[in-house]
Amino acid sequence: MKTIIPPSQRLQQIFMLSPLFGLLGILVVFGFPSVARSAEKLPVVEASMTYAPNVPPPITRKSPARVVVTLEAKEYLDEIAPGVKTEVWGYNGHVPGPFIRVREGDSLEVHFKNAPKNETSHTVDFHAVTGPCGAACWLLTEPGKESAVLARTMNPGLYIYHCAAQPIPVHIAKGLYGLILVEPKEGMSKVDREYYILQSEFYTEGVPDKDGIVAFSSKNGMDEHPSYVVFNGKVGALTEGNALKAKTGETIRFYVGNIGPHLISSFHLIGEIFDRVWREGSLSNEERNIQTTLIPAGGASTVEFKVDVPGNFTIVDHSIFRINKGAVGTLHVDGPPNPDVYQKLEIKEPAQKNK
Ligand SMILES: [Cu+2]
Repeated sequence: MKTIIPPSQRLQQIFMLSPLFGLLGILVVFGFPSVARSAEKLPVVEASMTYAPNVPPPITRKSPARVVVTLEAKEYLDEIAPGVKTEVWGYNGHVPGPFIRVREGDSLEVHFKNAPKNETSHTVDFHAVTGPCGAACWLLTEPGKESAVLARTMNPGLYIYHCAAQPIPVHIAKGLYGLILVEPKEGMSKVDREYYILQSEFYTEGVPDKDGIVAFSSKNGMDEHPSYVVFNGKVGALTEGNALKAKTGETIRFYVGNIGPHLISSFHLIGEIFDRVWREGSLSNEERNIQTTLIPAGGASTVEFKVDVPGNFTIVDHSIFRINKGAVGTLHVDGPPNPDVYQKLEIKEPAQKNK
């Protein structure tokens, strides 16, 4: 049965709803709130980006900006160990991709291009972005095309970004990953040097005895049997001439990511203790005096330490057989000896007795 509402009550209902109409009117006239609208008023700046092991300088801005990040996926042949090449996929032609540095509250304007010569679609999933797919669904892009997203960085931290096009494991395993640092509003404490280290695995059809090109192996990926475990995209990226450098008395900060795709990293620096560690990408809860920090696949850790003694310090994943697969690097520290902290004691040979 239809209810008949008397005119007086109808008027009452309209008055009750009027604040809602008013709000709707304001939204129609002035627009609905959105990231785009609030970002319109922000100054536009190019993102500060560097390639491993370098880290962009600290952000000096004290207010948010609209930060433009341009990434391009490329498919190409590259060396992953001395003399050994395989097809890799990298952001901006690098594995790992660039280190991106932004500030909490910034609006991230990401332009993602997929190089015209590529054979497959690619995208970017930002762990730093709040929203379904971490932007990957909107950034899924065919070769030769470009997509864009605007997202506000809500949480400070050190975050992985990676491709999430199908099949996701292959797109990650081939090299499409990197780190983005969202500095807290108050900024990071000052240190003398910062470095970018990203651990990853390559799954190939075995490990060639001599120089050559080796194919990707889905089976080894499925079996979780990496052929190589590396820092910064290749065996030797942080050794010998590529060793990281520091001077005694300096405080060093490593931003360390681990993309996996499978392994959890037991990140360790032989001969040093991490004075401060921010686990799992968080920059909120600092822990002190850590020997080895566990970094999950798809996670990150920020470690800081003062170097007191000169010499070579070895960077490892302390699941130690992995040094034979490439997970090893060097921090070379220059400076005068510091016997107060570290010295070798000579053992006097006992005098020889006459027979
Ligand atoms: Cu991809």
